[in-house]
Amino acid sequence: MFSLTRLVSLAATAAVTMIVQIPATSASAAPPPGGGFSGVAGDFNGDGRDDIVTFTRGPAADVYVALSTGTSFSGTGVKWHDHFATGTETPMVGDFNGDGRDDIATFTRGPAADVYVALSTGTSFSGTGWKWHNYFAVGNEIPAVGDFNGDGRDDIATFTRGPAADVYVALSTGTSFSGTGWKWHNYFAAGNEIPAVGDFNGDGRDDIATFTRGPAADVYVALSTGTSFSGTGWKWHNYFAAGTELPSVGDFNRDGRDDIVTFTRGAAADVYVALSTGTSFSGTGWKWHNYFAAGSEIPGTGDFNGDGRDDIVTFTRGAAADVYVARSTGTSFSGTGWKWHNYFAAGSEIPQPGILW
Ligand SMILES: [Ca+2]
Ligand SMILES: [Ca+2]
Ligand SMILES: [Ca+2]
Ligand SMILES: [Ca+2]
Repeated sequence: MFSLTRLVSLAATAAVTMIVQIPATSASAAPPPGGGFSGVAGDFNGDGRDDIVTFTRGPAADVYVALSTGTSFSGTGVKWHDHFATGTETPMVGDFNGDGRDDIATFTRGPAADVYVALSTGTSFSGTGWKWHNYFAVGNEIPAVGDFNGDGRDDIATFTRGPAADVYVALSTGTSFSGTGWKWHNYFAAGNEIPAVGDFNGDGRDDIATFTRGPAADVYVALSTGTSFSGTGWKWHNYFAAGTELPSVGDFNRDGRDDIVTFTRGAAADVYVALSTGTSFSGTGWKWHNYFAAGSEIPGTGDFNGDGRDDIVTFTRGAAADVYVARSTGTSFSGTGWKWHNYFAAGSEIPQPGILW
């Protein structure tokens, strides 16, 4: 039984911690300059249930993890790394050495464009200053993570967007990311479109999608061949994630093909899903939850109870720093106000999984 005394003591600890953490992160508000990014969930201890991580960034650059028990996220102030993703770097999650435990990467972007990785030991992230690539995701490019060649190790991609709309990939060797200037697509995610990664046809290789949002709200996909992304202008949905909604990806019905989700946030806080058929996303206006990720909360996706169906999570951040989960039933997300953690990702920290645009 979770005692009231423990709850009070946790809250007291949280209040003290908050005072220390907010000044340290106030200079690094999300989203990063030049856009944002869409993160994916990580299973950091390899037990089949996705966990949550938060990056304080700024000068402290601490990394905290709370592991999923299947019904909650456990642990407050459990530090897995004490110097990773400083300043306004872009932190992401993936299993870069293919050992079944998800690791962390950080992209400095800007002119240096370095990429660092710290590997999960199951109880911490190991390695400081281990550079896996020395020129990737330059300037304000949008980095992403996925297993694009299907070898079990997560790779990195970067989207230049704008008028060029190039997409580059560097493949993981298990100890570095290999390849500079290897263009996998020469026109995808133009302008300010929102790119995302997922295995949309279920062949074991991660593909790319882009959401135009705005009034058109088109969704395009290009499939991985293992050495490039194939297809230009292949529209998989003609009305999904309109306006400034936040789209993301997950396999919500457990058929092995990644589907798409969109969060309206604000006062409505609706959540819509369209399922992959392998050649398109099916369903318009199919509401899977009618109140989740309200206001400016940070939503994300992941399989938090390990049943093979991706669920949704939302981080309130700020002073409350609550974390809620609604689980996929295969046809909807179930649960309102089910709090899985009562103090995680405070202030303007960057939680993952999180969609930060
Ligand atoms: Ca786990
Ligand atoms: Ca790993
Ligand atoms: Ca694929
Ligand atoms: Ca699916």
